[in-house]
Amino acid sequence: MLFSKPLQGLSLGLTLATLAAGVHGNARSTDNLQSREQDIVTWDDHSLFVHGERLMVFSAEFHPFRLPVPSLWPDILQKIKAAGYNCVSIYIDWHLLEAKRGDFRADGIFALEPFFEAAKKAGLYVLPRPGPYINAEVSGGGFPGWLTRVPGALRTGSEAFMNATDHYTSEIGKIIADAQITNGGPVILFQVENEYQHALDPFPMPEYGYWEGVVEQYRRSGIVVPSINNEAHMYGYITAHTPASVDIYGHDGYPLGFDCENPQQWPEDGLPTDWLEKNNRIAPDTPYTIPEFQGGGFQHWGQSGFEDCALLLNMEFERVLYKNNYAVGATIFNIYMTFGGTNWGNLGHAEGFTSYDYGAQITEERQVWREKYSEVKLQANFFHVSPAYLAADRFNSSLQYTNNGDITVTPATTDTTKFYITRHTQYDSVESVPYRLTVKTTDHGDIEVPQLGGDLILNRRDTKIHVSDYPVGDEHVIYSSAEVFTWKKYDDKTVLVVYGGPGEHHEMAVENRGNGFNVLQGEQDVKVKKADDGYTIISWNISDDVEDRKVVRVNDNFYIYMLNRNEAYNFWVPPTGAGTDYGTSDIILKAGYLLRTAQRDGKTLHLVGDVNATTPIEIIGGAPPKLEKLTFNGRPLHFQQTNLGVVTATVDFKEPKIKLPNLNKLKWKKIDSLPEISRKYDDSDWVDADLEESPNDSAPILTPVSLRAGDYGFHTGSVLFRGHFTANGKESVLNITTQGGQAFGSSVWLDSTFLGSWVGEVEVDIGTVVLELPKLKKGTKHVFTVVIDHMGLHGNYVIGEDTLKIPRGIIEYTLAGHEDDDITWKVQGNLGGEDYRDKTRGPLNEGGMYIERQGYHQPYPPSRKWKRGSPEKGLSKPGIAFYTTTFNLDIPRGYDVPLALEFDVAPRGSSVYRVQLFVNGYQFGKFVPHIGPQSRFPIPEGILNHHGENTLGITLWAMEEGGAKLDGGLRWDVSMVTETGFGEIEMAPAPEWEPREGAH
Ligand code: IPT
Repeated sequence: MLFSKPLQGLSLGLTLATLAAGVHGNARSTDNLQSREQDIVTWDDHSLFVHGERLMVFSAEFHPFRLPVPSLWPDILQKIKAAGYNCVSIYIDWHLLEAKRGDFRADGIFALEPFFEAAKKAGLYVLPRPGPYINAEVSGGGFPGWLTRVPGALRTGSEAFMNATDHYTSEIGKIIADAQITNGGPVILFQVENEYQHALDPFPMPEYGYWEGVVEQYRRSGIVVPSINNEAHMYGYITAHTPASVDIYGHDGYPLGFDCENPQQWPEDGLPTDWLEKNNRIAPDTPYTIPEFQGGGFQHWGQSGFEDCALLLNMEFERVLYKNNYAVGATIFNIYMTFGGTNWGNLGHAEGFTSYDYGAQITEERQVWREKYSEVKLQANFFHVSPAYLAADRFNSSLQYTNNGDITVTPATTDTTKFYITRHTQYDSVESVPYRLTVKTTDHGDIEVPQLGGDLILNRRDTKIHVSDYPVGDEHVIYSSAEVFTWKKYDDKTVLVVYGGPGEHHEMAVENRGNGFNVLQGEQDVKVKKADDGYTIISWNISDDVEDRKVVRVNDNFYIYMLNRNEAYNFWVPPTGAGTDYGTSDIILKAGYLLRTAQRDGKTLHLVGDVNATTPIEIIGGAPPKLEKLTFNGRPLHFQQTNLGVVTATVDFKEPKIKLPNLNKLKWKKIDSLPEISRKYDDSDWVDADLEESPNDSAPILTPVSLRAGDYGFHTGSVLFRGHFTANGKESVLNITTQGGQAFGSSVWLDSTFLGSWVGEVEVDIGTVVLELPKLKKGTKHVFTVVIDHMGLHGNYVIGEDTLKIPRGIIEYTLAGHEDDDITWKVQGNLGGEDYRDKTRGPLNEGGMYIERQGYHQPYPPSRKWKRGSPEKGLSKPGIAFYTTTFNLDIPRGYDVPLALEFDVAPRGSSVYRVQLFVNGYQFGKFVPHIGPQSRFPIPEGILNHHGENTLGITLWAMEEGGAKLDGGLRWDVSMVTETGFGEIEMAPAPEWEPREGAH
């Protein structure tokens, strides 16, 4: 069992490895708690400490397995770091690592060590969340398919389940243990299980034995950093004080839900208002921890798509809902997702389609143009320079701080610094509300702000963090209504950057330490006045002009930049890129689209970033005095430097010429992918479907033998059944129920004759068709061929419901005029089943279609003798065809050119067929036009070779009489092009086709 015990008499080595300007373990450090066997990561009721320094864990969720190009992981990590995060949280998907029981493989694109290294290099701590159960909208919620055959309820302490998890937890545990901060790695925390909270009678919730067992498994493998949990609702089932415990209690929150279809509408009562009170009750002595807070939304087949989620969960949502979490004192805070990525290769759950963009801050195509990315950058940077936040006490929200009941303020206070988190009383208000704020100050008593006339204004769906008694190096800000982006103290000056939205009025007061003031920019809109007790008051309006900025100098060398928020978006506090540094640098600059790193080297400054337009650079702090050389992505820039050290320059951007082959005009080859319906086809090597009882104990089978694909080891892509019988001449109608997960489809043939399809419906998992047979002659032999689209396994959210075990396959059938049990069945899925063939692309990438079993979706299939034929021409009758072609790309180097393959078909339209897209052997698209919504499939560089030859493969499954074709074919869609300093991208390994033994 796990106990947290008080830390005694430890000398805490203070290192640089924490948040810049972090407060050293102050008053509370002697009460720190530590988990056993290490004293590097400790905590108290307010925050975590690393090496004795308080740390705001501001974390981004990113699933490396959703971007199968390891050389791109650093790109995402740099973008996360550039936004000001200091931590990245990863789920680990058991299904991908132990698809065959006992055979744990975490190598190649699935290896975690390179990820941990990349995170450390980027200056990000890591929070691994290995499950065993993760949910995450992945197939089975991360549970491998073979768990469907493990008896009894899953996620319980049963011997069968615990034995099943042993190998995975010990193997993954060792990998995580090696990457812990205690061993020099980036891992500072780890999460046990996930949302372990719902159980059906008679299963206990919580089952302490189970919890203890999982914790023990991880501890046994050497994990010593503090453990956290993630409750979906704040029931407090597992806390630091329950019989089976966790070091730090945490809960998640998705307050705006997932109805992205009406993105303007926020749910009534969407604002959590009881969290502080609940957390005080449940977890009074651990830091307020939110291991998952909504960063976007998931989408199901047939829903409206991720751009709508990006609108619902936009920058306004971040302002109101994230700041509400800061109001309750969240200091371990992870946003799910910051980069969603792709459900390539069937890794998604039954409900989801290929994209997992999530409407997140970083788009599926790795771009950072969504305003929500910029907004979170403003928030994250604030915490880097506001250590008092971590020590502040929390209070309930109240109306007493303002003169307007439409405005609610939640204070967070230390003995000195105070924060006033100020929101609309009706949280989703779209009004612009004027108010005055009363702040408390140590030396000047209560002050009603603004003092120089006018009102503060809270515009639609916004929340502000106002401050008082806020230290800025040696300067003292008595109060500021404008929000702080960052500040730095240099040898010769102190720079503070604050911002406000267009149309707002702001006021700040600064203690006097030196001489006078000047308004250096924007004089006409700034009022500066000495207060009666001597301090300086600055008041200003913010216009709609993006470039609107005021700069005021006070106290000789204190420079205050007052920016329009849209201008603040262009500012960065980049890491230096010089080795591991979990904090930020002291460089503040304006640099447009993306600034990755800024490295000083004597009198030279090297900037690395991405631009999408000709971009002005302005370094307002941190450039070497007497700068001699400035480079951007290695190119020297002309620059000017003022005597205050400010550097200005311009990075030119030229849109490159991008030539892309016309996909419809390529030479396509075609092969039939349903040879099973030909008379000659021999399935004697297929697996016999002959189990009279199902090893899946969820429910008794309704068929004479089990026709559940999972019982025979097939869990992904598509599955095929063949039923052989000898006719008696009386057969008339086949009534058949298949099940494949949401929006699935199935088709049935008798010999070579198409009988019919279940084409699929939104939100429908299971379908019955009644199919008329042609007249059969007595004594003749026949075979049904049934193809079923496998959409992934259900998650296993509720213990005892065991939804993982909902089978895929033929659930029920009757053949009128014939004994049902007089049919002999064979089954086939991906070649090898759990003993899958393509160890490089993993266990889920290929399904059971003929060409997949043969590996023809891989580069350079043996197509020389195949016929010409393109998917645009398609099939004239029901069936499955495979089309393949090769093409070269020669994309200019030094640019990030995100390419997507787009079908020219109205989503959710009337065409009925199913398509899989393979790029160099990786399945990067499952397209179901009549269900939708996705018809555009981004293919990351590294899967696509931007500088060489590529193989494209398409399976086209025509489900209806008349066949199917890709009307309009397939075309490229190019997103925003940037010049990038990221560097070369290494291709993911893409083994070529080789003859496969046993493929038939
Ligand atoms: C929460 C899960 O923990 C996470 O894995 C993911 O599924 C997320 O939801 C939604 O994307 S579950 C919460 C919505 C109850």
